[in-house]
Amino acid sequence: MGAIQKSDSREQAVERMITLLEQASQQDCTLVVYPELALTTFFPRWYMEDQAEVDTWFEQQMPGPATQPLFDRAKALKIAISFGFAELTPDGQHFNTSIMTDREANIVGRYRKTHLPGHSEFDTERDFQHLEKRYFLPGDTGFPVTRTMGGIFGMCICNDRRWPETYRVMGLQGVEMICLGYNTPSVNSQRRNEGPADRLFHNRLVMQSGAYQNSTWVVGIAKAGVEDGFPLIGGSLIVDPNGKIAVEAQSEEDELIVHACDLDDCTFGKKTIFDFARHRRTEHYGLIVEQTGVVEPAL
Ligand code: CDT
Repeated sequence: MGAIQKSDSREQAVERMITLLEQASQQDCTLVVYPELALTTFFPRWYMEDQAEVDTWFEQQMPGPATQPLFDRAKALKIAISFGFAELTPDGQHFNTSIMTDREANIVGRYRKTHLPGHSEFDTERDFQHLEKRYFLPGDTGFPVTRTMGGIFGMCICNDRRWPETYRVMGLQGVEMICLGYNTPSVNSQRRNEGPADRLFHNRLVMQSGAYQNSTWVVGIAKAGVEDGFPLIGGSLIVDPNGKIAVEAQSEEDELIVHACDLDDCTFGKKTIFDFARHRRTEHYGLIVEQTGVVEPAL
């Protein structure tokens, strides 16, 4: 999806999502994946102190009044959908969330972002803010997978894609397709010479390796273009279970990319080089869960 400006309404975003859905229907798609925070601008770039103002960016119902038309159209077209939004739960918790529906528009999967990047206070050292740690709690779902549409599907969100643990936890549940949305600034706010070429390189690197090492499809979908004056990378792509890019977006605007993903293509890798049951040596992996930061050996 192209940019969503701060002044754009949810209804406008949903209208654009429905247009993409109609195009997908023309091409016989059965699943459409949209980006992280697909209904609004990427609001964590704005510093806010008033919680009531913050809450205006969150959804208390899904579907709600603005999103019901998307669910209705998806159901009529028999297309499953996955998209991200800011979730405010009935007990007042704030999450960066993605859901997935089946082809009848029933929500069959819900994932809350685990690896929240950025910071929680205004940072004068950065060229722009990234306040996810201020506005969201770390997700409480873990990385569940869902059996639907004859396959095993999982989700993660943006920064999660940079962490091998994300893919492996789903790989250990036999995942065959990971749907993920992202909003990645085109320039590193803490290192100006890291621009779009580097950012797109990392984007491909992490999703291709995650797909290959777990023998799963990865569908990575950007919100792209200049949002509120701040550029976001595009580079939406679909990666096959061999780690190769099957198709990649060409623009930074609303654009449908389509690929026929055969979930059986996951079988070869899962039964050979990445047959986890035969080859993993968990007795040597303890540090991964026992320790968060780096502990260097004594000098
Ligand atoms: N949305 C999101 O997670 N973006 C991050 C940028 C991190 S820069 C603080 C990403 O990993 O792309």
